[in-house]
Amino acid sequence: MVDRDGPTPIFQQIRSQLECAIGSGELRLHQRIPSERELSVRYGVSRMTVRQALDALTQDGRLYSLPGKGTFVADRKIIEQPLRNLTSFTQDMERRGLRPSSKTLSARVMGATLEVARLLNIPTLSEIVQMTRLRLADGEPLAIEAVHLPSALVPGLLDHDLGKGSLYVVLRDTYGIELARASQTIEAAEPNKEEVSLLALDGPSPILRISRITFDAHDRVVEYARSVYRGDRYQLTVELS
Ligand code: 16G
Repeated sequence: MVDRDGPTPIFQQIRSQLECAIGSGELRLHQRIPSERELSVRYGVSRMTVRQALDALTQDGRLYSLPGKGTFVADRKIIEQPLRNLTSFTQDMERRGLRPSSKTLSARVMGATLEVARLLNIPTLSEIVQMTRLRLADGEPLAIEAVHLPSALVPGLLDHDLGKGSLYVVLRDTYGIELARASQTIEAAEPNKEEVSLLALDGPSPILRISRITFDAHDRVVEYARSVYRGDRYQLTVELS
């Protein structure tokens, strides 16, 4: 069952075998998988090795656990987003093995409105870059994101093809901006007509409106983002202690 002498770490072998069992339907959606103890006996490995495989599959969004109940096969339709680290859409999708893409809906340089200027901590009417993108995972629309950034920090930003790549990668690689933290608010809402159509929703299903203010390592506000996520695909989890 596992090859102890091969180059592939044992936990990776268990991870692939469980992935195959999920892919083939041998393990069904929301089915409880065998416990760590059972799996360690089955594969003849330590529980720690099994846990490593299960943790990796949970990170990938293939499994989820319910405290005191066990570990289950996740519905890949539901994107579970732990609110722990400051990550980008591209990173979040790639980590799950989904192919991120974007469609730019608007991109322009403009004067900051009173509200945006206040949030970005810059004078009213100073120049900002505003860009709205539809974000897709494996070709399916998942979110609409509108970002606002002070032009002074990102001169020439719109010369980059952000319809293809990652904004956060451009901020880091071109502008040397190290994002350090973000403050985020999340609210449930009803989509408007345009959002229903862009997100390809079947009728009026709820959405999540997320606002994020992102700071760099010098505590400058780099981004004010307003996003709309499909409520039927997105689940946000928070760890409390
Ligand atoms: C995330 C951020 C958004 C950021 C984007 C960059 C939320 C709610 N929003 O989607 O603020 O602009 O990532 O993504 O998480 P990118 O680097 O893939 O372009």
